[in-house]
Amino acid sequence: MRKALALVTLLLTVAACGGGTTTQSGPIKVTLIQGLAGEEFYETMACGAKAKAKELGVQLDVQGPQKFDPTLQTPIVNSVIASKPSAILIAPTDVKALIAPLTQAKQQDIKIILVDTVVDDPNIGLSRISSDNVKGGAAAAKALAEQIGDKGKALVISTDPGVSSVDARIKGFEEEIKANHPGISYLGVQYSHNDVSEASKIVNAALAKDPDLAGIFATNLNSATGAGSALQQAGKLDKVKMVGFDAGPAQVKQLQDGVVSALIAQLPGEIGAKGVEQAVAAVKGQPVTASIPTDSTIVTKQNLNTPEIQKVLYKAGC
Ligand code: T6T
Repeated sequence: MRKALALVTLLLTVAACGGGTTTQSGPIKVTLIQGLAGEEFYETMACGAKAKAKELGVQLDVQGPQKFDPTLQTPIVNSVIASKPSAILIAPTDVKALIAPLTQAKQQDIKIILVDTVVDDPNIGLSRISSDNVKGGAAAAKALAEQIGDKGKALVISTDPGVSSVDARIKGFEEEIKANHPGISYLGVQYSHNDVSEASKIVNAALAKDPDLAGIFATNLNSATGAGSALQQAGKLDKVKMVGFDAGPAQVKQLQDGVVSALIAQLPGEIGAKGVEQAVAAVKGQPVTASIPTDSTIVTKQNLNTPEIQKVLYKAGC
């Protein structure tokens, strides 16, 4: 009986410690695989990850595809696996397509930490670190409803179906509209493939079809940038209100210019830093935290210049 108890205790400890007892000698090498190279959300995430890697004395490499596209992200994962890092932090660009390459990584005993987005396999990702996107989507719905006086047609512009973060934002938005805003006529979601000019085209077509469009929720940075510039060029800023997720320099400019009414700023730097912390713990065989929520904040013209808000705006580099 005592032996059985000791075995159970041992198994529980192993389960809590990064999925295995392996520890490693030599430098800890971590690679961050972004969803899109050069984009401010992921660059800010990389800045947080770099600072934490420096603090903890681990090597960090950052890579990412030129487009937000799982067919471009997958070969990067494959080549990173071949370089044998101790851990990968990744923002998967699709809930299904990245399962196979990440399973390969797991089989090579590379510790995987999911940052910002997840895959549909709960066995992948020792730790998952992200904003509460359902809550953020609901906050966006409330902010947009307030802007349009709780009535009129509202459209959502997202990236692609199958991206966990933005899908959750849509869910939160739709639930809030359905539950509490009966005066809003919801036009559904259109997908920009995370491309600024596609988002602009969607808005132009939507304005042609529904000239009485009242509001837009853009679920991420590029969708918001494109949607906002289309509204501005169409001279519709007084008629169509917009709320956008993310707070890169272009979104902040749009807020200052009255193109967008509110932004929902995430904490990508913190996501990156916590990701590195979790990766290092996993590699050392120390306990990891399965799920780490990070905050998001509503940014408006009124609070933009406060020190708390200035701190959460995204950076193009560090
Ligand atoms: O909104 C972020 C991120 O959270 C999302 O998963 C994809 O788009 C962004 O990177 C912004 O472009």
